[in-house]
Amino acid sequence: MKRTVIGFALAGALGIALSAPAAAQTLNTVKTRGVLQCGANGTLAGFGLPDAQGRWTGLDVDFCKAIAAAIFNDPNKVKFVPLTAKDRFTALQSGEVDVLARNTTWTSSRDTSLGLNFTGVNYYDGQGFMVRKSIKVNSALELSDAAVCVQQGTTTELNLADYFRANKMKLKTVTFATADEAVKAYDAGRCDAYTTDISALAGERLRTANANDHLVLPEVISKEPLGPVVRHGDDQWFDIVKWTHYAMVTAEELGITKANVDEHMKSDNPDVKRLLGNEGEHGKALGLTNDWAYRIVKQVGNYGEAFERNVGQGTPLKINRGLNALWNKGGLQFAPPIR
Ligand SMILES: N[C@@H](CCC(=O)N[C@@H](CS)C(=O)NCC(=O)O)C(=O)O
Repeated sequence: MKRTVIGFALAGALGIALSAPAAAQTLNTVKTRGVLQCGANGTLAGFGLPDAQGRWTGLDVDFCKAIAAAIFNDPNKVKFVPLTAKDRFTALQSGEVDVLARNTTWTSSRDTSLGLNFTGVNYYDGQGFMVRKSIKVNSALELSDAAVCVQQGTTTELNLADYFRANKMKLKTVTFATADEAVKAYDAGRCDAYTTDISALAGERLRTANANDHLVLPEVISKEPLGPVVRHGDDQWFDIVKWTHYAMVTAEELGITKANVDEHMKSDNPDVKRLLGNEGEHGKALGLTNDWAYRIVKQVGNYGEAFERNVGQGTPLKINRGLNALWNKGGLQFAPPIR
């Protein structure tokens, strides 16, 4: 295993695509093992974070629970593997995890030369900056000559350099291997600003000694479509992971929730019947049971419920739906039809 990991790390560094061991067997492997191995963020409130009892929560965590619900009829059959930004792709390439759901931005190079496939977007985000109010800066364009704390192995690092170059500003980058170290260094005054995905700034501001001393600047400097990732070469698994998200979005669109899904089992609406497995063979076509989406909604909830529970107005992060509202409510979340 160790040799494989090193092989993939080397191949990754050289930009060579390798197909993973037993590539077309992921569903069988997961079923035989009896547990889904999900590459997660272990330190990011709202997306992936275990509590003191080892109970994981987050939007990405709920996404993996939904896959487990669809396969096992049990959302708890997931082992969460915490991964740093730098190690996440190697862990997926080597087969250490079956799926990566860790606030990961879909880019063309990650989707092609790493031997991986993004399955969709479960959170539309963008990059922003946090500064101390005391430095009296109101725009990112006033950050020339600033020292900026950032994490290695992220799109954040690349966008930061692009933004400063494009605006002819001088940059002092201070890089760290983990978000924990980067936020601590920023909070200790080693940097004037901290930059990352705006969804993460909401949680990381709360990790500073005094959250009210900090401000998130208005600029959104990039597009960060965050989504789950699988290995190239297993189309069935790609479909399962992709349609897990779409099932959650479709349930929200049809008004089907964790609480009312049993009522909807009696519905005559053909869209509802197809989603919940009462018409057609849509689950079997994925290699699952026809009630796969019923299980997801019953055990985890629809997309809007997962959003509100983990990052929404009722949580410390207080994030609005914004771009993540459904397409018919002014947002970008849109699921292709189940038929
Ligand atoms: N979406 C960006 C950034 C993802 C990322 O790793 N962000 C950091 C900063 S919030 C993080 O989650 N760190 C958590 C950790 O290292 O434990 C990407 O895919 O490169």
